[in-house]
Amino acid sequence: MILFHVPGFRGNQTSLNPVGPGAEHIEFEFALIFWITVIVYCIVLIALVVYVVRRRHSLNIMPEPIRTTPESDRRARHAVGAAMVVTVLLVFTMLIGSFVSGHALGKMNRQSAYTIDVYGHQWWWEVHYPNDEPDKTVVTANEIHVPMGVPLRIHGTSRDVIHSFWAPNVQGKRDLMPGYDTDVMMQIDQPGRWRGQCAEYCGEQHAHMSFYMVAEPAQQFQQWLAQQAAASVSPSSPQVTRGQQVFLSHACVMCHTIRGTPAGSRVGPDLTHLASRSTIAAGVLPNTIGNLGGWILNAQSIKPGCRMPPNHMTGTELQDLLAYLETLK
Ligand code: HEC
Ligand SMILES: [Cu+2]
Repeated sequence: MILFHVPGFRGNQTSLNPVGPGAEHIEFEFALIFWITVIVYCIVLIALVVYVVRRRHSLNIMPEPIRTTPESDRRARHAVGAAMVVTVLLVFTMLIGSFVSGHALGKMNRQSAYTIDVYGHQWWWEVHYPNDEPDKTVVTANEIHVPMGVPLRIHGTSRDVIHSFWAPNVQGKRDLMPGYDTDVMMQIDQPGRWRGQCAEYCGEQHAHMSFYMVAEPAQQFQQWLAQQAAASVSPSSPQVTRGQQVFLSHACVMCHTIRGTPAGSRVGPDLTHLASRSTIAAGVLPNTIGNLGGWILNAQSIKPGCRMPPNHMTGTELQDLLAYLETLK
């Protein structure tokens, strides 16, 4: 729909700038209802103004009793009848529009679709790219790279409370419920970083539970996937080796995975390729060394209530740990 494609509606988190068939149908449906109601509203207002202007002389005096004739009765009946017919027709137009959109969305090809698993957590998104060879399964968080122009099947559920997966430029909302699996089809036809957000109140940090859908040309996506499937790089300098030791000897291992090391817990995000992400903590902070340091020492001061406790370590330990994490491309 071009009706809303005006500057100002070009954002990366708005359903008025659809970048795939899902959001396009939703925008069409929205535009249909919007313009029908705007036109009806204007007609009603104009009728009201015309009536008031015509009868303005009678406003100074006591209203006359309404006198009807069989002729005026008949005209009134016809007018009301016609308005009713038009109303029903308009409501049906909207209903049919909604059926057409729903049908088109349901028709997206599930068989040829690329499947990605999304798990909602308080307050971040765990993302899996399943592979027939289990050791090639990719696990990441909050930044969902996808191939452009390909039907995607997002298979979702929740690890705790109800969340809702919503990237407005791409597709409508889908609730993720604990103990219940759901599927939603989508496709992205424009390259870019399309921002999404949890759309179902899920606790203290609900507002800080965003994600990005990063749409890339197929080849670039495959490169990304291959790089993500690899185990973490082994330390190549004494400082980085010490940093890995800091990680493995602190509580981090109880909650995080770094593939290729003994750390294999799934309470928090997989950190195997942490340095390849551009944000941390579900979009709260850019992934810079300073932000990482602050986050590790006291995540609670950045995202109060989040499931990562403060960590105590010396300055040198932190420097070494950060040097290590920065190598996890
Ligand atoms: C009790 C579990 C727990 C421990 C211990 C823990 N973390 Fe976390 N960590 C989490 C959770 C949960 C998150 C996600 C928080 C959020 O975004 O709401 C997280 C997020 C992170 C992130 C951001 C990842 C991303 O992609 O957003 C980094 C980096 C991180 N932790 C590093 C560490 C390091 C280093 C240690 C040890 C010094 C550590 N964590 C200890 C649970 C833990
Ligand atoms: Cu939420």
